[in-house]
Amino acid sequence: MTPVPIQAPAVAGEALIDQFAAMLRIRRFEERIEKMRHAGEVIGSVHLCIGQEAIPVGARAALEQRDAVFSTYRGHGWALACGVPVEALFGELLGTRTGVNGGRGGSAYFTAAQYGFYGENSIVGAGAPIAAGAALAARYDDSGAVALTAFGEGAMNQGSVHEALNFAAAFDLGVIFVIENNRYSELTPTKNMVRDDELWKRAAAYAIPGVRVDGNDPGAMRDAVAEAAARARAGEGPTLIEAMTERLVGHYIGDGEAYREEGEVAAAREREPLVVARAALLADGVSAEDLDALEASVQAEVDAAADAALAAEPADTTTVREHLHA
Ligand SMILES: Cc1ncc(C[n+]2csc(CCOP(=O)(O)OP(=O)(O)O)c2C)c(N)n1
Repeated sequence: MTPVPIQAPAVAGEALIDQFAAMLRIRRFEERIEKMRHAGEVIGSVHLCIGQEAIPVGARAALEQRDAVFSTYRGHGWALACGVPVEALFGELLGTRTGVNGGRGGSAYFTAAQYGFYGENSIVGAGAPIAAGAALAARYDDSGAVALTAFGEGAMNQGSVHEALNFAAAFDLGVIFVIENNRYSELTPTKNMVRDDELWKRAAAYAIPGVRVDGNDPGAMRDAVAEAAARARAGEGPTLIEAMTERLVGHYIGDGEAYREEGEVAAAREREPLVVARAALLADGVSAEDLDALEASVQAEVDAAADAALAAEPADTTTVREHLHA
């Protein structure tokens, strides 16, 4: 696998419209969550993926229903891309009994295995070994499923990720390791933390394919994941994909972002996935009116889901001991 240069969206027409709508749904969901957090309706720490939506949307388009996805605390986009209903996700973050985990998981810990979303994880790098285990289980089950684990570039310096990469490589496990490289680990620029910030090159140390892609382009993501999934299903082992992107908001809601350079976010907003996809669709001949109508319909869908979740009953305290395993 050779590195894919940063380029214009690799998909056009219907596929890009679908991906544009899927990215928009994630964006509008998270914008509403941000408001709910400030209003005190959502409590606890919330990490948004605003600006990074093309990675889950593109990646999920290349996977099958039987496959397993593992994300980090910045995982709302992965869950929605896997098909978790918007209302059930709002409910989960609002702590209602209509939430996908009955309101017990919250922003950073929910899971939805029925959609192939095997959960978030707030321990940096912890999803990678679990995904390797899922891929090992898929081998024993002969299910043909692959496991995708997404994590930030900071997690690439965690021992757990190294162990998972080595284990998956040594046993030819069907794991797709996706680095969501938003250039910051919490509040620290990546370039201050590593000697070589081309993290895809580390694949060579495990003798597996590695590639760096434009993580703001859902088509490039889809193509890279499709290639990795085909290799995984053929028993040829894991792939490391470094998806370059930019987080347009704070690390968490409330982050003052004093570590940013002046004008940095404004520049990033000019090349973010929704802006690029909309421009590509217009260039493809899709009318501005049609795109505006699509945006309005996604907004209406998200607003209706939010209203329904806000009206739902809070989590049932009498069932607090259910689903506990010790
Ligand atoms: C094992 C562990 N160490 C430290 C933390 C605190 N922490 C939370 S997020 C974060 C930064 C992770 O950065 P990165 O992996 O690049 O992901 P991003 O947040 O940028 O998506 C850290 C250090 C943690 N949650 N888990």
